[in-house]
Amino acid sequence: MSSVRAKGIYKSLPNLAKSWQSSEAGQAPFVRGPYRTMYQQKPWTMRQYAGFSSADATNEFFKKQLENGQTGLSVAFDLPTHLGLDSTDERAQYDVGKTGVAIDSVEDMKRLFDGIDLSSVSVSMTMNGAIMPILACYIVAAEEAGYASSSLRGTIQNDILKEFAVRNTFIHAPKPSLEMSIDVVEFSQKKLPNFNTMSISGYHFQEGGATPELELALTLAHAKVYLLACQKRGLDLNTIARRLSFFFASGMAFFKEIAKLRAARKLWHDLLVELGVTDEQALRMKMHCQTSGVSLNAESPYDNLTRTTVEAMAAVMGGTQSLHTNSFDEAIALPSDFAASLALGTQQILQQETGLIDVVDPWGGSYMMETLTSEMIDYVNSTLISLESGEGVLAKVEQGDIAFFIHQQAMQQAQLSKPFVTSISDQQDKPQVSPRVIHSEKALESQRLSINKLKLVRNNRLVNQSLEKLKEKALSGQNLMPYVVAAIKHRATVGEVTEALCQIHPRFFPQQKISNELLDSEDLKTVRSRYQQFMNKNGRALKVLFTKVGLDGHDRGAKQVVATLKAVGLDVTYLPVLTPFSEVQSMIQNHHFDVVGISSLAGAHLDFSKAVFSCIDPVKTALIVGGVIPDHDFESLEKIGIEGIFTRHSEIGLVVNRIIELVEAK
Ligand code: SCA
Ligand code: 5AD
Repeated sequence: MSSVRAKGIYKSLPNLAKSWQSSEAGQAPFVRGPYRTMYQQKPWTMRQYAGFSSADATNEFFKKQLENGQTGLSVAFDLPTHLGLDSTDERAQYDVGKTGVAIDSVEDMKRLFDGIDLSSVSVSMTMNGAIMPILACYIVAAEEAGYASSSLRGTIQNDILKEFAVRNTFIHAPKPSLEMSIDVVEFSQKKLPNFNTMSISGYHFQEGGATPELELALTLAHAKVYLLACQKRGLDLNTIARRLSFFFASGMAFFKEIAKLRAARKLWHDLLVELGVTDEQALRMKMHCQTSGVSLNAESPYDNLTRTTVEAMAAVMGGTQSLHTNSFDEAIALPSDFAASLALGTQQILQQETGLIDVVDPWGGSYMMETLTSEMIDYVNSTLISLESGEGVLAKVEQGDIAFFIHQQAMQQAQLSKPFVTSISDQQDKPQVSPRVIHSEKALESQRLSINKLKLVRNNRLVNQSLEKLKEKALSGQNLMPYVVAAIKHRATVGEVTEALCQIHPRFFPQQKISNELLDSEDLKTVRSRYQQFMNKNGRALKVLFTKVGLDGHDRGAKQVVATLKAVGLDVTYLPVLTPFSEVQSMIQNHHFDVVGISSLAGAHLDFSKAVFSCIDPVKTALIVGGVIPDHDFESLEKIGIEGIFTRHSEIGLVVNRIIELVEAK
């Protein structure tokens, strides 16, 4: 990885003899851009990712953003929807509407797009787990609103492989999940000819801890698995690849990010040529980019506007087709209306005031950029060889090796990352930020009512028949999409369809691999010696239960804390992402723990703190919480009885210290 220089003095001329370095935009291998005219003909799509509690609230937000000049839509679903759980499901109770919109049935999908012209605006849906019922809801909702499916334009993420490494919104095991994703590709190619059937994603790898170059290598490794799976089905890649698109992060490594997008287009072109593809349209990589969430800071949030602008410029200079700019308050909560308007404004300023759209591949020919691009290509090619070695990429996905690799990267990043600039750190000068507050109880109540109503008015016999048929087909290995569409049309819920599929392909709980390396830092050495003293004095190890609660799949921080506690020597039990709450409860009731730690990045910290606190004996056990915790919740958490609150920016050494302090005090 170090081969791609972040710092470099480019004194000597790079070898510009490589043929691709003299190719033009719109010409194979498309390093300089997928189209000859690029933004001069069509500027990138301003596509802000959003979803807030209910379909109605999100619909209102979408309309407002479109009025304000946004040019594409992008739906963020809530966690229960991602995992195919109806809002009425007990497992979903604290997560409904928290990080996105709750969609339980076609009726919700209809309300989500009510009054929006689906033949003129393209719609992206970030869905991977409950891919089939959600896409079916979209198709049926659009058809019932009068749109021919051939007129629908958009993208469905449908990139399940990366979910096993980062994000964790998978449902079934990797192999059946992969087959379902290919079902979607095959079905959509005929039914939704203007839909991009996959948005193969690197974004989440970088958010999870990967460098930009590793993000690219992993994305292409997954892309190849999908291509080979399509080929195995007998699908023609010349047609299929036209509608495969990509999704990358744009972080703070400005030059590298531009080089990454340029390199990505060449690597995709070469991969397809290697697989025998000749169609020009298929060979040009198209991509969406999102500025980086982890690069944002909660202490001095207005500085994030600058970060996002720089990151957005990298994506644009790299030639993205579509862009989401993060809001400045996202390290605190979901974007407020005010912050969301500024985020869209950032794109509008870049598009309308700077002249950026007038120049195609502005960095082309720069020694620095061509060298970085070339080094990026070499790095990815050699990394692909090692990813594909042994049993191959899919086996690595199944065995959790890619997840482990990302976790190790995150541990290293934690040591390498530079401190944030906080230009306004003085409490007095700090401007007020009013983060969005989600009224999820209201969302939960209204979802309950509408599911109950749906179940009363639908023909239950037809629903059951269609679900039985789906199960039968799931056993036979046929493309399942037509049967899912039929069930959804009869008003089966997203949860019911998923449940039917789970009877054939059960829910998957991966093995967790946690690093046991102790990172070498002065802070940790001090903490370790403090812990040694504790052990010498008490003659026993400190017992900690650490758990992700609810459906939140973001476990970068949780794993980092667990790895560090273990390396320091504490006796740690980790209950990972997707552990049912009843298991957390029985673990607490049947074992003694000095400290229980919970991690939530999905807005459910208050609900889960109450729920876990009611299971512990506060005289013997301390409860601590970490994650994305807005300032205004600190008081409520303390009232519940939480004895340590840690945000994303807390030093791990501090967490360990606090744990020892708490135990000594008890
Ligand atoms: C564009 N066109 C041109 C042209 N520019 N033709 C000739 N010359 C030019 N210069 C044509 C294109 O070929 C295309 O036509 C049409 O114009 C539309 O433009 P486009 O460039 O394809 O743009 P768009 O429709 O916006 O599609 C972009 C893209 C798509 C292809 C990348 O997949 C997309 O919108 N993806 C968004 C994904 C997304 O939002 N994901 C959010 C993830 P044809 O269509 O006829 O070819 S959020 C997430 O996952 C993170 C958080 C989380 O939850 O963890
Ligand atoms: N609305 C808007 N943005 C969201 N993000 C996640 N969920 C939502 C949502 N419901 C964005 C944040 C986060 C990134 C992964 O996606 O920017 O950092």
